[in-house]
Amino acid sequence: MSEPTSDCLFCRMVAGEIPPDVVRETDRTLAFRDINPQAPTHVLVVPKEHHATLGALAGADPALTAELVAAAHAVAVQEGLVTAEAAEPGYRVVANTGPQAGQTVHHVHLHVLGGRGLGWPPG
Ligand code: D5M
Repeated sequence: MSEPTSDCLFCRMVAGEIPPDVVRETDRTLAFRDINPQAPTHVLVVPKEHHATLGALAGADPALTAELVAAAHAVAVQEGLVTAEAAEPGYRVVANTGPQAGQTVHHVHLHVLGGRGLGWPPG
């Protein structure tokens, strides 16, 4: 499913109906600050096309999946979480998928988290 849906929060943000706090944009991706940040830097990276989950996106468009991951890394560099030369201090990328993982918005998104020490295992 790649058509925007009127009841999808992130489709509405991509369309500008609900203005996101944009960090970075490409032709096919949008990155914006999470409304409920869990770290000093907490950015969501979404494909502009609607795909419900990471698996749905990967099945439909592997190139866009790779672009989404590259966009998450570019956000981390832009936010100063790593440099071009070194993966320091560091960041985490999370894709909550399905109810047991706590996915609440059914438009695939990568969380980019950093700016503090991140515990492992996650909750
Ligand atoms: O993550 C969904 C994330 O979406 C969650 O961290 C809050 C965030 N969110 C919800 N509404 C907004 C708006 N309006 N702007 C920015 N961020 C938002 P999940 O992995 O699905 O639990």
